[in-house]
Amino acid sequence: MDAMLTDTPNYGGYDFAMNENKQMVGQMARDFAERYIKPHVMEWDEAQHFPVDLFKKLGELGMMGVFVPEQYGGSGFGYYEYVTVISEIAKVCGAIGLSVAAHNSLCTGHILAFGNEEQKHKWLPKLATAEWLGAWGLTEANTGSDALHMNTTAVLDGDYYIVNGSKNWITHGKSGNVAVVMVRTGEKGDSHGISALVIEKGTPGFTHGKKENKLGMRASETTELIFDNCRVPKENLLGVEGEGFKQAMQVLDGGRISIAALSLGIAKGAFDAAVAYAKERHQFGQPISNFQGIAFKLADMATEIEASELLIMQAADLKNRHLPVSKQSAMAKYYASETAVRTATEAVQIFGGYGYTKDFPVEKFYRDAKLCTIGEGTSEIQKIVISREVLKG
Ligand code: COS
Repeated sequence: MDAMLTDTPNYGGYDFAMNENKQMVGQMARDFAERYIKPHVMEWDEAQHFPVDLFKKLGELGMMGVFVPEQYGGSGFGYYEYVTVISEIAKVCGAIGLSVAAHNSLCTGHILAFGNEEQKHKWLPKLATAEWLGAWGLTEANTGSDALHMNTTAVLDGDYYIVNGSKNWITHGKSGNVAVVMVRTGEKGDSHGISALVIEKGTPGFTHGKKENKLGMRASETTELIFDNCRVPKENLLGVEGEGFKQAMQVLDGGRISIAALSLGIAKGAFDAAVAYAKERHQFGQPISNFQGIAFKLADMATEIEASELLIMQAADLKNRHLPVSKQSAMAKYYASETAVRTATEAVQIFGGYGYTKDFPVEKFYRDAKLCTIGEGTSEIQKIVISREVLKG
């Protein structure tokens, strides 16, 4: 246990990494993951089974509304607790961590940040308790990184917006009860021509498309959303018409911290497995951890994981203090996700042939990690955000 990063108490004086709530929710998430997730990880992965009921249990424990204030039925915590929940779950299963992250920071987070009182009272209590699962739609088949040029339109007709188009790669696109969807209410490519609408499941003209068959994150449901003359009450507009793109970018500033936390959990899971195996596996008459070729890999992995955690805590700290966070969240997401891929790759290497089988956990960390360098903005998009900030002014 001594080499595990799981319980690292603090980081060279950065005591922002610790607080009582963080420890308490960390323990709760760890216990939950061990008891309710771990026994089923490979079964859900292989069957691409999305365990809806599990999220109800997470909701009962407050992990589906981590930063929703108590007045709307949430836990009322901040980002330290939030990233702790995500990373603890991801240490056991990245896919479940991804779903918890998407629900908390995208759909729920968008309504919390930009909804009016009536909207918050209407949707947040259901989302925070996971009575309802949330989805969030920005990306389309032809507009991934170039989100601004989306094609889905919403035209006001009396008291309703008529929505036409589709959204791709949507977490909880089928099982979600409500989605926040970015739609074009103005000219294509106009940053003030996009609006955010809350669209409930069952709204006429709103259906889901095929479920994606993915490399990793297989227990997290990903589908298309389809809108065919879908009539959305105009009171479901979040904030002001035309502000949807900026809202989405701000939501992603927070969401990227959670993907960084997801990456951290995956990296820690792969690292812990690799350390244990390196100590136990004997070759040439001694544990393979005695060989510098293996020990130095572990040193690189540990260093990058702790650096990721520091970047994540820095971004979480800024978010908790409502300070600008675009650059720091992009850095945390970029570095932590690339670290997760590198760590999981090296973990498979340390396990050798066994690591290439589904009998050991590292092949799943390896598959799950890759999504983290793509979802909520690719590594290349993060570098655009970081370099623009660096070159500003
Ligand atoms: N917070 C608030 N406003 C922001 C913002 C942020 N983080 N980022 C951009 N904006 C604003 C800009 O200030 C600009 O406003 P004005 O037009 O009023 O000046 C507007 O949004 C457009 O920004 P920009 O000109 O930078 O748009 P680009 O088309 O160049 O796109 C990137 C910027 C590439 C950063 C953006 O499209 C992006 O993040 N793409 C990736 C999308 C993504 O992550 N998708 C994955 C979703 S998976 S859930």
